[in-house]
Amino acid sequence: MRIDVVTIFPDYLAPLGLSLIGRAREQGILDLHVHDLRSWTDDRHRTVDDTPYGGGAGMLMKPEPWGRALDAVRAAGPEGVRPTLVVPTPAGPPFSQPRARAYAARPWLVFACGRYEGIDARVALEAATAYDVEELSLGDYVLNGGEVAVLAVVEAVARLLPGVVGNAESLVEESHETGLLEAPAYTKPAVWRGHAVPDVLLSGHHAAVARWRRDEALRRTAAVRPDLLAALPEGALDAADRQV
Ligand code: 6GU
Repeated sequence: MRIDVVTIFPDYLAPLGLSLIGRAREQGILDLHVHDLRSWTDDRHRTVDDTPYGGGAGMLMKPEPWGRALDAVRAAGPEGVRPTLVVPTPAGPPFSQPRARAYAARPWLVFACGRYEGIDARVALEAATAYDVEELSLGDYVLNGGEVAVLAVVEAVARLLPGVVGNAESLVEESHETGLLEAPAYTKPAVWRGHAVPDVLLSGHHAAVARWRRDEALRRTAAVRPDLLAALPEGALDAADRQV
């Protein structure tokens, strides 16, 4: 998969050279390119922002550098592949595990990191001639720019690419893949500072362990995220689940 990121802070994306994602890049599973938006400015001060029409607080990103950047990125990538342009913004629909799965199946993602009060709205309109354009938000709070969202989204997507996470089974039972939050987990020692691991986990009864984990997942989800329980598809809960 190819990923391009356009930002005025390329150093913000440095963590994408570390850990599993860094290794995925070395292995050629992920072809990641980070670009400095200012390289597409044409004035001495490398200006990327300006005041908003109609007034109001703060600055907006000017359209011209973005237009040139998106043309150049498009031209430098594979021919015959329509890239997806992802625009992180607190005004977008919430990012989610299903969206991460959908992105992991696409050949080419381009991220446009806004700063200040965002990007002139014509940039996304114009980009739609060459890209599938999608906005997304990380959640209901405000960040200074899209870079942290890109770190989160690239990590969520890259770990779904075959070969990135060593044990593919570990992806299956995770929070948000089953529609439920995961049960709590324990490792050795069996008693630590007076706190014992639940007996059933030491029992060796695989069916009993599975039932306990399912019950804990249901209880935790009901307590912390009742909205997830309500969103489960018809038939997702069986009679045993409804006892919990
Ligand atoms: Cl994607 N961008 C910004 N600037 N703030 C956010 C966000 C994105 N998601 C939540 N807050």
